[in-house]
Amino acid sequence: MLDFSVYLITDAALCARLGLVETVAAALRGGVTAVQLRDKQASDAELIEQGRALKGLLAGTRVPLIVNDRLEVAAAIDADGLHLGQADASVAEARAYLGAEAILGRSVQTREQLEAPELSLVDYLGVGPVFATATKPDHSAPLGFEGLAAICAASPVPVVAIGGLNAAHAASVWSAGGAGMAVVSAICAAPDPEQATREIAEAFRAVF
Ligand code: TZP
Ligand code: MG
Repeated sequence: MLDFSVYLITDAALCARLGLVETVAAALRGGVTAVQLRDKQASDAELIEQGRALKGLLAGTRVPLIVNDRLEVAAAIDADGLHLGQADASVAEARAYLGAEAILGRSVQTREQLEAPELSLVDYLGVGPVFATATKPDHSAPLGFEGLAAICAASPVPVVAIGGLNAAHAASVWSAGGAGMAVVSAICAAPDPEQATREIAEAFRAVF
């Protein structure tokens, strides 16, 4: 069973203080349950190098490494999965390319996007933003927990909530029907990413 409760998404700038690998290592010590390598600016070659380093770190743990957007990078490093935005590659193409075992995620911002037939091919949805967030300046209209709940109720697969979330929101995410939260700044920009991760993990443990 995949555990999406504490899903870290990396950001190059916000991870720069400790470095990407050390930030993820801290999150691992704190109890992160899934990691997504996301960097819109990096070249495929750079992402492959970073991805290999993270794969080494996560080897032997039960924490999957999921690559954002780049199908070829996910294939090159034999990542556990791929996360696709609405404007990225088609889920069918990714599934055909990466195989049945790959963990595939799709971003969904509206109830209407749930109608896409290809969502039968994904393992989870990333739904948000719940709140406005400076981490993704081009985000769509915030859903709030009511909007999140409406999408969770209609989703055929587990929903990971995203956007402006931290440990204080775990109970609300759970009540809305979410399987967990995907966070960037709550971990990467925290003074102590290990402790920040632990607080989210504990908050979910308290409500699960
Ligand atoms: N997609 C929707 S909001 C977001 C992404 C990648 C950024 C979330 O970052 P933060 O810092 O957890 O609000
Ligand atoms: Mg994308």
